[in-house]
Amino acid sequence: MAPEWPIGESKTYQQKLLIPGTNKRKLFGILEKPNLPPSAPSVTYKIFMFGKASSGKTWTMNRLSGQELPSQHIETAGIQCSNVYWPMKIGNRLILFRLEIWDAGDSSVKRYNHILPACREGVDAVLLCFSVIDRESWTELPRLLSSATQPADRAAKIAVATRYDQFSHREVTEAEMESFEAVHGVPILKLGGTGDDHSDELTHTAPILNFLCKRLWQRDQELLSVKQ
Ligand SMILES: Nc1nc2c(ncn2[C@@H]2O[C@H](COP(=O)(O)OP(=O)(O)OP(=O)(O)O)[C@@H](O)[C@H]2O)c(=O)[nH]1
Ligand SMILES: [Mg+2]
Repeated sequence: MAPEWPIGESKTYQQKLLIPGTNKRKLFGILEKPNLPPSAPSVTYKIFMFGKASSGKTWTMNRLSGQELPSQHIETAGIQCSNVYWPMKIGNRLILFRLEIWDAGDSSVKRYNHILPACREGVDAVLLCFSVIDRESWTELPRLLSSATQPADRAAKIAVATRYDQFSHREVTEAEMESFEAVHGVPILKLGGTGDDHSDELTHTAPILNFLCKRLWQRDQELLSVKQ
């Protein structure tokens, strides 16, 4: 069992992710990063979004990076990457997480053999997306789980249920999701909403990013303890 880490919300530091005077997230260029105390170390992780076409991979990536959410399905051509910075206190220590998110369009993954190996190479976590209103995206999950990583990768695996707020159209039950979590040991993050409420974007997204970074940190500790 992984130890429980005391996680601080680091709200003051989260303000450094915004365009000054607004609630909008700033896009950091390749040579830029949020202005945190120099003593805060930064750690980089590669995250791969995997799932059926229209399951919400691009939607989720945009949600995590605070960018505009797609209102309709536009197939992602090839691989699209986005960097997300997230400051978090672990114990007494402030750490700047840099998540390099790789989003590959499903039709490109199926059409070109090089896409999946490129996404899997050196991956730290895989986010397996399914939509609760698309049964097929859910039934595909066990197959995706085995093809998302290779046994030696030891990547963290997290499933993401999108359109979770669309209760009346749901095609996946709570009991099925609970059973999946228990059988595969893979937690399911539940996302939804329209993203219309821009005033509070960071408050909505913070629990998801906290969960993800905490999971990555725990995985590092587990890997270190295996090596010792
Ligand atoms: N309201 C809402 N819409 C969502 C959610 N997840 C996905 N969508 C919508 O679903 C559609 C498809 O989502 P995308 O993120 O583009 O799908 P994708 O998985 O990237 O698809 P490919 O790039 O073709 O592989 C878009 O219209 C999104 O707006 C959600 O949680 N809530
Ligand atoms: Mg896409």
